[in-house]
Amino acid sequence: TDQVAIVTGASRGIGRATALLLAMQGAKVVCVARSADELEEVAHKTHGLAVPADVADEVDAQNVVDEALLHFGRLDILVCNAGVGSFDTLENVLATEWDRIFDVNVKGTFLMCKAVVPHLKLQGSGHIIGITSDVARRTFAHGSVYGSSKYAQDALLSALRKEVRSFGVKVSSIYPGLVDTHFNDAQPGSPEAEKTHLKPSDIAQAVRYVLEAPPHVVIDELMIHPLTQDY
Ligand code: NJP
Repeated sequence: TDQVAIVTGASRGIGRATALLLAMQGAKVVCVARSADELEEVAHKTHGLAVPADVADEVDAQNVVDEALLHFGRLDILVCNAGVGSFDTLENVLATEWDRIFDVNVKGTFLMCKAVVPHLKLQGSGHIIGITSDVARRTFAHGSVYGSSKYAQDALLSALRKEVRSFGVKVSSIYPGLVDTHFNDAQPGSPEAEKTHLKPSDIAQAVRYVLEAPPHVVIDELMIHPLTQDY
């Protein structure tokens, strides 16, 4: 395809794998994250565009969309993947940590959608894909803050789906279980994680699948787990 895709959190993990796969499929990819050096490497590999940005910053988010349109002249896909998390008992979580998690996961998704939606509605086509989490649908101890951010991100995307469908714009949510990435300061690539976690490329393939639905089909939700994950 000659489609143009913005992928947030493209410097590593799921976003990086998604940027690489979409580029391999022929999309022009706009790679977004804060780490400029890592982003440059991904942009180079995808023959795409690196736009360093903090998705939680309104000016940055709008700039990503402006740069995409300036550089490629069109915009078709937004993958809202950038996200952060940390885990502790509720009383141990600092209020600043609450702000950090909600800023990236919820406000970041809101701002990126807010910046692309007017363009997609006008165009009469487009696809927004949110990488949320299976914890947008279940709760667990030490996950009160991260989990509530994912419930909020999911609700935002679900409401947006109902706002934009009549304009020909699709919104899909993908809910991964455990994925072997740098998430929460993890070190990916251990032999143990090989058995217990999905690979970032598994989620990239889910994004591809969702995008390949025929024009009259929208995949609203896609839950995906490693076979070994029993919760
Ligand atoms: O994590 P990681 P994942 N502005 O840490 C970027 C969800 N998920 O790939 O800014 C812009 O390897 C960051 O780049 P940088 C999870 O909630 C995961 O696993 O340079 N970008 C990096 O590229 C998240 O929504 C698991 O630090 C920002 C990327 O985000 C998504 O999957 C399970 C940013 C994070 O890469 C991708 O996370 C699950 C900002 N303010 C859901 N802050 C799992 N791994 O098990 C961060 O259910 N980024």
